[in-house]
Amino acid sequence: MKCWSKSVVHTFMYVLLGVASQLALADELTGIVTVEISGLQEAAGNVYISVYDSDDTWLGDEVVLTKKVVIADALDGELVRTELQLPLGEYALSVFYDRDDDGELDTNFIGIPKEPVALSNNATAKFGPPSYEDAVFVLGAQPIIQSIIMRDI
Ligand SMILES: [Ca+2]
Repeated sequence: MKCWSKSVVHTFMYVLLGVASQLALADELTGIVTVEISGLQEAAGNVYISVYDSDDTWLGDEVVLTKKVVIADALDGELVRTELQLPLGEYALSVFYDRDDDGELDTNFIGIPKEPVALSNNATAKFGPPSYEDAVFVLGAQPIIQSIIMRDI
């Protein structure tokens, strides 16, 4: 039986190590999503952007991150604009306007939001809450923009 020479085995190992280090590098790459929110130019206070990365955690407490955005500081003309830097991947966002400034999305007794809420891709509710699938987007190395329309309720 023919055996691989030591040098072939070594070369193979170096190739594997090279691939592994490139994968590790890819893990650290981040992308930027600019979130542009319209419909808040008259508003005072804060919006909160929550980032989710799976259907299982969608709209739950387990977020990738939550960012508080002070509307007055982030106003750019008629838009509230902010940037999120995230590892490359798939995400969905929920945005709410904290009208009573208590840091939480107020809901009624059956869980329907009482403060304005919007989602990435401007996904809307059909039957029940909007699905992760409708709100998900891919963040690659190229910066992207999510334009989100807040409607008063
Ligand atoms: Ca609130």
